[in-house]
Amino acid sequence: MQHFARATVIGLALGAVLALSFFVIDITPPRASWEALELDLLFKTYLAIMSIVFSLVLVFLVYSVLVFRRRHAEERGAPFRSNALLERGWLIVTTVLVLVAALDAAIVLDKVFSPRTGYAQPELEVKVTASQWAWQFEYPQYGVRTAQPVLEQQRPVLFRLTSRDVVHSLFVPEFRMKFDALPGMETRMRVVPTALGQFKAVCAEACGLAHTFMAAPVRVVTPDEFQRWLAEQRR
Ligand SMILES: [Cu+2]
Repeated sequence: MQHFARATVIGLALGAVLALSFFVIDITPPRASWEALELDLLFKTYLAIMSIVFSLVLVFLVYSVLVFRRRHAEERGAPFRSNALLERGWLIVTTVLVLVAALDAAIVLDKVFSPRTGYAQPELEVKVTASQWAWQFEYPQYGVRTAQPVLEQQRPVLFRLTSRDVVHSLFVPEFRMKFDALPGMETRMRVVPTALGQFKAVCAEACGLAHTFMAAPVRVVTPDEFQRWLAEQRR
């Protein structure tokens, strides 16, 4: 029991350090949307849970190898006995962890796919048509069509995706959101851009020969700049 307690304490301590480090050191790329915050937090929560399980398993393994090793050739180890309490306990703990992770993911998914509320401006609708191998963006509210979309900072965007041929997938890494564009139907993806700058929308579904080059520059600008851009596009 003393060994068990010792290994558990070391395992939990190592797990806690590892888990905390994922919150202190940012291992994900820059964030440029509200969704990125939510999804990165979910990702870090998963890493934290995995850190604790990983550390416990690793410490028990290394501890057993070191402490219970055979010290001389004639030594026979103690007989191996099962421990029902330990087995049931581990089963319950890991089941609870998996359920917590699943519930957390369900809550975050519901949040990022629901219409955004509490923003001054209505959703900016962007119809996205994918084809081999280009993206086409249309703004039905403004009668604008472009291959180089511009978005407004802090204004929720509703991407309405479809495809002319095969399955594509719209992905802006800094937004963390990715969704398939499918022929014959419309899928929806919501994003609230929070950071100004130029990003790259790529295709995240192998869609043929030039898949790698299927990208479009996405610019996030201030509301004033957005109005200017709209006026320019309409001319
Ligand atoms: Cu594609």
